[in-house]
Parts: sequence; structure tokens; C-alpha cells
Amino acid sequence: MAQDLNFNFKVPDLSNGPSELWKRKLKTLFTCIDADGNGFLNRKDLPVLAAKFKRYGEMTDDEALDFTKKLEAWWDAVFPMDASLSFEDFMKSRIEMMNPAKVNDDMLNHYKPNLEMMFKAIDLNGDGIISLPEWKIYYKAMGIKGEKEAEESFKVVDLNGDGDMSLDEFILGSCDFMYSQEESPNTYFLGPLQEL
Ligand SMILES: [Ca+2]
Ligand SMILES: [Ca+2]
Ligand SMILES: [Ca+2]
Repeated sequence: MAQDLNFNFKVPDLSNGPSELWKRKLKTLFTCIDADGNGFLNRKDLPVLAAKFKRYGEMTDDEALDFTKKLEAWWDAVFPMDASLSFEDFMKSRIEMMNPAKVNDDMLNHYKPNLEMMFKAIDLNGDGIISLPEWKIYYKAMGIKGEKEAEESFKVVDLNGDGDMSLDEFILGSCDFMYSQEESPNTYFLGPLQEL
């Protein structure tokens, strides 16, 4: 199942600044995490996000609390505790993350564990794979509209086409989404892109 992946992601060349497409992807992610919709990311968004997962994913109170704690641990590893990030701030922090000197450290210590936590949260029945119905719940919790879009992105992420999304496939899809500067298979990992 969960194999260790060799993260050979090509660090994008950002010497001329990030692409417009990448900014739109980041805006899409920002909108998903800004669960209270106030235009800023801060720790207060995390319990709101966890509550949405709880509701759509039928998590118990304890599971939701645990999920919130994991999100907060991730937050504290990446941002100052009292940070309140506008989209511009968030973009700067992500560009910093893509500094070639930092990519491996950030990937292994923060990004990958966070994705694993997210994967476990989305894998509601805990069987180690994300099914299409579970992926649709994830879309709902993240506020992404469209069952059809969920089905389309699922097909792309399910690289081996066996109808299940493995942890490796989820991580690969997430990384392709986060790193690629141009159109790539997972451009619509989080559904339609937000306008800037
Ligand atoms: Ca917010
Ligand atoms: Ca599952
Ligand atoms: Ca698969």
C-alpha cells in the first residue's frame, strides 16, 4: 500500500515569477482552506474546515477533534501561530516553499505528512484507499462545486486506473497540482480554477 515515494519533482523555475495558471491554482487552494470565507487564512479556519469534513464525512466528535489538531500541528509547522494570510501572503509563502534548497525538507517534513493526514481524513472507512464516493465528500467539504468535476479529477489522479485512489496517487496528484507552472494532468485537481 503506502510505499515511500521518491519525490523527484522538478522544482519550477520561478526566476520570472510564477505563472498566471499557477496563481489561479493557488487561489483555488486558498479558497478551499479559507473555510470561513473571510479572505484570510488563519488558524480559525481549521476547525471550520474540520467541521465540514465531520458533517459530510460523518466523523465522530473525537475524530473531528483529532483532525483539527493535526491541521493545527501542520499550521504551526508552516506558519506563525497568529498568522493571518491574505492571498498575496499565502502566495509568497508557497513561493518560498518552492525554493530549491527547501523543497526536500518541506516536502518530507510538512507537505507529505499533511497530505497523509488529509488522505486519512478523506478515507472515511479507513480501508487505505479513497473511493469515488469519498472523493465526492472531500469536494463538498472543501466547498468545491460539481459531482462531474469530482469524477473527472478522480479519473486523472487514479493513475493505474483501478478505480481506487491510493495514497501514492493522491500525493502525486497533489504535488503535480502544487508544483506545475503550466497545464498538467492535475491542473483541475481541486475542480475549476478560481479567477484572480
Ligand atoms: Ca478565513
Ligand atoms: Ca476508503
Ligand atoms: Ca488507483
